[in-house]
Amino acid sequence: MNKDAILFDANAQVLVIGLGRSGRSSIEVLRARGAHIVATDESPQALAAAQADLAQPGVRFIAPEHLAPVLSSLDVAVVSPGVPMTSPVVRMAQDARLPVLSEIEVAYRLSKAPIVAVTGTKGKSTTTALIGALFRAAGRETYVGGNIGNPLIGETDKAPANSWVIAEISSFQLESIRSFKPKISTILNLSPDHLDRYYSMDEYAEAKYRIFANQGKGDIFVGNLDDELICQLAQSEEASRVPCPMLWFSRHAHRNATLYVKRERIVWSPPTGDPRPIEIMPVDEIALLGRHNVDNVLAAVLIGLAAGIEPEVLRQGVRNFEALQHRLHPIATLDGVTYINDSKATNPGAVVAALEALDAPTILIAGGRAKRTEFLAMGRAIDAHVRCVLLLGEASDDIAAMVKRANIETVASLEAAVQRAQQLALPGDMVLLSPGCASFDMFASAEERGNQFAQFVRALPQSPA
Ligand code: UMA
Ligand code: ADP
Repeated sequence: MNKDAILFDANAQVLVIGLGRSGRSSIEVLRARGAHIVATDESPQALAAAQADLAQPGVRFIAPEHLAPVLSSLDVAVVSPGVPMTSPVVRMAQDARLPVLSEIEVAYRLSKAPIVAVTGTKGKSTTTALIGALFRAAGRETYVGGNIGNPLIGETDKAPANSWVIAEISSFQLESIRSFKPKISTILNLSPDHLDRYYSMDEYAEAKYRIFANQGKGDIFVGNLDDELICQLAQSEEASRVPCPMLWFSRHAHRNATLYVKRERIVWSPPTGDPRPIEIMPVDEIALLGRHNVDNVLAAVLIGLAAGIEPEVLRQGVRNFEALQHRLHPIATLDGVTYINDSKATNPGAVVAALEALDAPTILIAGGRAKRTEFLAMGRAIDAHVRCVLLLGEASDDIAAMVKRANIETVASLEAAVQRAQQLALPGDMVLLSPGCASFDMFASAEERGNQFAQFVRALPQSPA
């Protein structure tokens, strides 16, 4: 067990801030360990709903405005990722001298099992799920959680010492770690995102770099040599700010890469022992669309190799792995037109990757709530790959301003967008939902947006055969 675990044993007095998935799971796990909980949320509705669902001895639900008198009796605060460090309730906890820890820090302290931690702007869920599938294919007992949806604390709590925890970690979660120390970490890529929470791209990147901050000698960092920011970490171990051994992957036969693509084959040059390259698999065996998914596969395979999994097991595992829902996920083909749900493309970089991945004329449905990202590169990709873009939501005008050649139409709803896309599409076209924005202006989540898209597609009339 990690050395600070004692903090969360019986009689610890814990403030849980934010009562969504992360906070609710923290309450369940810490309460079962005997801790006493004060639970709070800045939304009165969320507080009431959590109280209705989770009321039990040892848990008190207190609105932020009534917290002050109890803070001095508490030991520590556990904060949900959606609650920024600047929020008034976090400030109150800090003023009361409570350490404010993210749920993943607590998950780490409770963990007996080694953790593989995956971050990056895009590709985290796909890569995390793939690593989980590869470890399972190798017969390892494996627990997958974190930003992917099921909170990490619920997974590390049940994972025995001889198992592995595969964790998707967001920049939000990394902001308030202290000792979080994965056995293997990776940063897949960095492109502008969440600039409504971070002051600058630098500040966002620094949050991501915290993933390796506590790593040391026996740990490994896996990096993407093709990413223009991350490759700057690829210096000698003494010169790099990464405090542990590093392994690099690349889509090119780069001399500093341990795993790379050469003549459309994934090749491994083992860093120790017999240096002769070993072919892992042809790229065309990957069942996922797009070159960006080659990056995700390279990261997952290199992590598998670093954990000692046999190349043939990795090859089979990759071959069997299919796209997760809402990530370039084909929904249906109607009258020769394929409809693809990429609702999880929530920043402009993901839309560029999606458009480059699809080798067909495209009708794109995009827009939503922007995160202070700019749309220049997305506009260029639209001009290069899209016949018509159907825009909806708050960011419509900002995206339209960056599109110079492709046709643009604005639509009032996702349903209208799907129906209009059917009218515009010709046989052989793809209709792609890839918003480049968050969903919260019109939907509860990106998943809800993707599910509605699938539902509207299934309701489309088909021409008689
Ligand atoms: N709240 C406050 N004050 C605030 C903000 C929120 O009290 O200033 C309250 C809200 O009223 C709400 C609760 O906090 O009741 C919500 O907490 P949350 O936003 O942290 O959401 P959870 O349901 O706990 O989900 C979180 C992650 N959410 C975010 O990071 C925003 C989920 O990632 C994650 O899957 C889940 O924990 C389990 O680990 C989602 C996400 O959008 C998918 N992540 C971002 C992304 O992928 O881009 C980082
Ligand atoms: P995340 O969990 O980081 O949001 P996902 O695996 O859920 O990433 O993928 C979300 C969307 O991001 C995908 O549908 C695809 O459009 C895009 N994407 C996935 N992997 C990459 C990558 N390596 N580089 C750029 N974009 C990617």
